[in-house]
Amino acid sequence: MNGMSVRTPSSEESAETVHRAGFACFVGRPNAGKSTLTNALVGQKVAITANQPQTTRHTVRGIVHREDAQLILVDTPGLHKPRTLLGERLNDVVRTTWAEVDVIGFCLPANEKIGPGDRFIAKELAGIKKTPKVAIVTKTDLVDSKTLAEQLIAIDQLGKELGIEWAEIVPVSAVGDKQVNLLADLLIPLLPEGPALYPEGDLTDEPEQVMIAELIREAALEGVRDELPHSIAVVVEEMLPREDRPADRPLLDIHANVYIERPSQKGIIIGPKGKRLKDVGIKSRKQIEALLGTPVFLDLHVKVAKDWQRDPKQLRKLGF
Ligand SMILES: Nc1nc2c(ncn2[C@@H]2O[C@H](COP(=O)(O)OP(=O)(O)OP(=O)(O)O)[C@@H](O)[C@H]2O)c(=O)[nH]1
Ligand SMILES: [Mg+2]
Repeated sequence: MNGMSVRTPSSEESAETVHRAGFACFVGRPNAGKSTLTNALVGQKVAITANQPQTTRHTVRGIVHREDAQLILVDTPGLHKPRTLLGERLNDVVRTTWAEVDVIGFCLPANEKIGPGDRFIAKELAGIKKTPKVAIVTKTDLVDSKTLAEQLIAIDQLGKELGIEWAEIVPVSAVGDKQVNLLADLLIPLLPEGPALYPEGDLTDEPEQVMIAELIREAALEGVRDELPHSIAVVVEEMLPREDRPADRPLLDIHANVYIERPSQKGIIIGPKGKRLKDVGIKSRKQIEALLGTPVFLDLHVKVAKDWQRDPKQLRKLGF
């Protein structure tokens, strides 16, 4: 047992070990990789992701537990030029969030040159003086080292130009699991001292019903194009344990509505002979069963909520 020892800290030492807890939000253009990074840091899917802009439509909290810290990540919708009332609402959510958190993580994809959309966000961030800002270069697995170096320089320049002092500039790959833990190590010292804010083991505070609706929407987003991704909204209407089931073979009935904006979109979502909707059901049911740890019967209905992205009443009904 040579070399193995258990060290008990003296009382002086333990007084020095501070515990930190606080909030860091991820902001950036749509599709920058915020939600994927949130999931990678948490180690579990708490936010849905898709290769389409404006996937995230509400703030999602993901919790990273460490011995000496609790880092609460707040994933936000991508900030963009709004074209609908929904878009305006989403941008409002982002601005409220970054005003409240302890650290702001500004996500910029490594594989795209800094553009007007990034600049627009950076300018707004420059106005928030009191909050430390970390620039995060996402998707580094998609570029070579030269391109990455150029991006790091461009971000440094952007900071100088706009008067933002980056607390850190960190390149990460959530998909390639590169520097993800390092990012947490760098964010934690920027949090205030304080006790844990969530119970040990909690990875998110998303309500189950919302997570389920999101998993269905994620499956429905796959492969749809143009305006359709924006038109899809999902609401879980009912969740009920099936009656008359033996105790060792429970079944949960979940009824959910998939909303679209126009009758003409119905056919695409449902697919020929209902195949597409069926596939969405199969795919999301598997994930829902994994989440809940129980077999599920998923009943999906497609409904039209006319122009819901622009209609305040419909938006309210859909939870925005
Ligand atoms: N190769 C690679 N792809 C990534 C990485 N991170 C995210 N992506 C991809 O980029 C796309 C967008 O990722 P999201 O995490 O949904 O982006 P987001 O910033 O949350 O997007 P919005 O919610 O729409 O604002 C998805 O197809 C992801 O798989 C990464 O580290 N490497
Ligand atoms: Mg997202």
